[in-house]
Amino acid sequence: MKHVSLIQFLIEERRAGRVNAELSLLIEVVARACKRIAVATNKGAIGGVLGEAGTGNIQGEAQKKLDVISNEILLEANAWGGQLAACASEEMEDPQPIPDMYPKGHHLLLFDPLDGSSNIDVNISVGTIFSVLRCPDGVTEPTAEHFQQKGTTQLAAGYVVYGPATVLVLTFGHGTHEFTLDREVGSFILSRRDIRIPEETGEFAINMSNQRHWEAPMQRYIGELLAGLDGPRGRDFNMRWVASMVADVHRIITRGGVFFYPLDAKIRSKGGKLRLMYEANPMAFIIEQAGGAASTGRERILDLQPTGLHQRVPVFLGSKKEIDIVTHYHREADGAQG
Ligand code: FDP
Repeated sequence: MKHVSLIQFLIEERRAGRVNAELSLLIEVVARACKRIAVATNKGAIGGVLGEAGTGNIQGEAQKKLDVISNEILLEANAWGGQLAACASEEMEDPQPIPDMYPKGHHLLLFDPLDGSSNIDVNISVGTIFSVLRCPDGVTEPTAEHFQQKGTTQLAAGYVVYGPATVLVLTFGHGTHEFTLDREVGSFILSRRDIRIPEETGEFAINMSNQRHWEAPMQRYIGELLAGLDGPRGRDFNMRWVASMVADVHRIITRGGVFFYPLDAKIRSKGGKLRLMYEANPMAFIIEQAGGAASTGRERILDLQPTGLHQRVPVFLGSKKEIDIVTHYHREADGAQG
C-alpha cells in the first residue's frame, strides 16, 4: 500500500481548492509541535515531566508540568510561522499576540495543549485539541472578542491522541481524516480517510459519579440505557469512561458511541465542565464531519454564539440517533416546564 503523508495530503487539499497555502502551513506547524509534545509525553518519569507544575491556570485548576510544557511548545512553534494573527489557550487568560519581530498571518489558533491531564501521571492517553478561525478583516491586534466566533465558522479543527500510537484527527469541513505517527520516519501517515461514525450504538461514556447531580432528562435517558434488555430501549448498553476527552472521542470516531459531560448541580453556575472554544467546538466540527452529532442537550454546539474565551458548555456528542434521543428528552422537559 502506498503511504500518503500529512504533507502530501495537505498538498492534495490545496490543489483541490479546499485549503489555502497559509492554512496548510499552519496545520503542518501544529502537527510538528504535537510531535514534540508526543516525545515529551512518551519520556514519562525519566523525562522529569510528570507531576504538578506548582502553578494554576486562569480557571483555578492546578497545572501539571506537561500542561505548561505543551503550551510553551505550541506557542513557540506558532509564533514565527507567519500564519497567525494570535493564539489562545486553555492555559492563558488572554490571547497571545504574535511578537512584533515575526510576520503576522490571517488566522487565529485556539488550543487545549494537554487535554485529560489528570491521566498523565498514570500513563493513560492524553491529547491536544485545536481549532482554527479566520482573523476578522482589518484586525491587527486581535482580542478575546475576535476569537468569539460561532463553531460553524471554524476553518479547521483537530486533535492528537498521545496513546499507544500518536494519532492526529483532522477536518477542514470536507470529511474527517486520521493520520498515525510513524515514529521512525517522523511523519504522520494517512490511516483513515473520510471516517464515518455509525448512526446507532450500544456504548456510552459518562462520569456516573455525578449521576445524583444531573438534570431530570439526563437521569431519564441514562436510566433507560442502564435498564438494558428489560427496559424501554430493549437492549443492553456498555459503558466506558477514560476521563480524557480526546481518548473517549477517538473511541467514538473508531467504533461509534456517545460521550456526555452534561450540566449538573455542582457545575451549573459555570455553565458546564468542558470549554466551548477549544474543546467542544473543535470536537463538534470533527464529529459532525464524520456523520455524528454534537449538542448541549438543547442546541447544536456549532450554532452557539460564544460569550467568553473560556466559556464552558454541556457536551453531548457521537452517534446521531442517541444524540437526537437525549436532545429530544431535554427539549420535552423544557417544554413541559415552560
Ligand atoms: P481534564 O480536566 O483532566 O483535562 O478537559 C477536561 C477533562 O479532563 C476531559 O478531558 C475529560 O473528559 C473530563 O475533563 C474528565 O472529567 P472528570 O474528571 O469529571 O471525569
